Amino acid sequence: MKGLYSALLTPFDKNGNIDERGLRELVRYNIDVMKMDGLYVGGSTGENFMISTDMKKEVFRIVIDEAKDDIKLIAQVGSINLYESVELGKYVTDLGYKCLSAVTPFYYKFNFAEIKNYYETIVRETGNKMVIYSIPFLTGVNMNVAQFGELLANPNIIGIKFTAGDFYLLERVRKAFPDKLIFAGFDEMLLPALSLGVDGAIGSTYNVTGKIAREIVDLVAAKDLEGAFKKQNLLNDIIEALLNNGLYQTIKTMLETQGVHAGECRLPMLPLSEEKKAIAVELAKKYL
Ligand code: NAY
Repeated sequence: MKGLYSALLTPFDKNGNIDERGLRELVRYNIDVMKMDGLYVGGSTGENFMISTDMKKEVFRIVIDEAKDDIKLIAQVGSINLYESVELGKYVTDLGYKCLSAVTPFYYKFNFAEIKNYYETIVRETGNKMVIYSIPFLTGVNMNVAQFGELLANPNIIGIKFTAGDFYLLERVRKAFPDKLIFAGFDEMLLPALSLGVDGAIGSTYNVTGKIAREIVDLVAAKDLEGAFKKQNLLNDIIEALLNNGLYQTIKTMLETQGVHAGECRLPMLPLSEEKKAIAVELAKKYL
């Protein structure tokens, strides 16, 4: 499951319904144009935590139907409703997804025994593999090396999506679990994460910056750190502009200029103002 993955956006229409045509086009764009190795489906970028269980299933069904075997797929089924996670985990496993991921349960301050039971329940009930989705800045859940180790002791828990800037922890985790998969989750820190030996990266911006990310991966593999640093500078110019303008909405507008019907974000996320839309179009002209 190693490689470069786009965290897939979900195209919605103005009423917040999934735009199937747009979703299919986006899957193809990531495969054919961005040349990604994989798609991370149902993550934060997919606005997953703002949609119903049925809509999550619809996204998973459409994506695998479109992607077939053309690209690796990871299905993010995590939820603070463990029963929903298990239901979704079984659903996507039946659809043919070979790997699950689940965000650490958030909002209530679950203790580690509860978090461990959450992961073990999902892998036991689904029989599928699991990548832990750790994103402390959004969940407030911080795990240490020993806690990651307790989870990774389960052979079906095969890795971590590490979306954090704590590179000391990343280095410690890499050293402690050389045989597990570690994915970098912050696109703006791809190069330093690669230098610490991650197995791949999963990011929202790769829907539009995938080619630059690939160059960074290749330059690091060729040990051209200076070249990789220049490309990371370029990537971060784009990421900074995206973050300043409204991340997911701006990526969607950029994709629209490429003929991908990436649509709108779902409320409570608000549409871009006309001024911000114009900025997004300019970014697309400059970088796509
Ligand atoms: C997800 O589940 O979609 C992700 O976590 C992908 C990782 C992204 N995190 C979020 C919260 O969007 O790609 C990153 C991030 O957008 C990027 O690094 C810009 O900060």
